[in-house]
Amino acid sequence: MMPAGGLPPGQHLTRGWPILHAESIPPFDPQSWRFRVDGHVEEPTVWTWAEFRALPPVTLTSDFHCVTGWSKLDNTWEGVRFREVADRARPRPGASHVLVEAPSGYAANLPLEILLQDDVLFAWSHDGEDLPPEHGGPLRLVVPARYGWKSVKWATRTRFLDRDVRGYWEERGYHNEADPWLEQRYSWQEGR
Ligand SMILES: Nc1nc2c(c(=O)[nH]1)N[C@H]1C(S)=C(S)[C@@H](COP(=O)(O)O)O[C@H]1N2
Ligand SMILES: [Mo]
Repeated sequence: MMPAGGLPPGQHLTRGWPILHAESIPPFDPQSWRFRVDGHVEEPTVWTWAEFRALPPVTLTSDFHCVTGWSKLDNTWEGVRFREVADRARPRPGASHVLVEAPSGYAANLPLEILLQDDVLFAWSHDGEDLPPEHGGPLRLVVPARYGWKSVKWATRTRFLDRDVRGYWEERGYHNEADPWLEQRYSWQEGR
């Protein structure tokens, strides 16, 4: 179900664009940057920056909700749909979940079915500007239907899995599903 948009329960509008991350910003060198897709796929693939930028681009507008309470509405992202990446790596029949990872080891887990939705992309631009390093540039995942911690900044690896493996915050007390419309904030709420 696609929610109408606006503010999910317990969220408030933010001014500006907060910056939130657990690690330090990794350096970006367009020559040595690589984007790796592996795990439960037929075609494990490595893209250079130039190769990734040559994938078919899309521009999508969506809202962003951080579990700490702020929401930023109407973000226009440009990048490549997750589905384009998956189409090229070709998930094996048993692939059910994905871990998207940053160089630090920060990761978020998501069901493949969520990532294949129309609104999910790897973004290099926000509101018409190159994505700044502090917001995940050169490339971040954007998953509008989940709390912001699943939108991994500085994404460089996508691992397809045949089971669910919890990511960084999911292992530290946050909800595995993280749907803001259901207020799935903390792991103690799971199974309720
Ligand atoms: N690699 C990485 N990605 C991350 C995080 C992080 O700590 N490391 N924090 C997440 C959280 S909690 C949120 S709310 C958003 C914040 O994105 P922003 O800093 O661009 O607002 O990034 C998410 N992606
Ligand atoms: Mo967050």
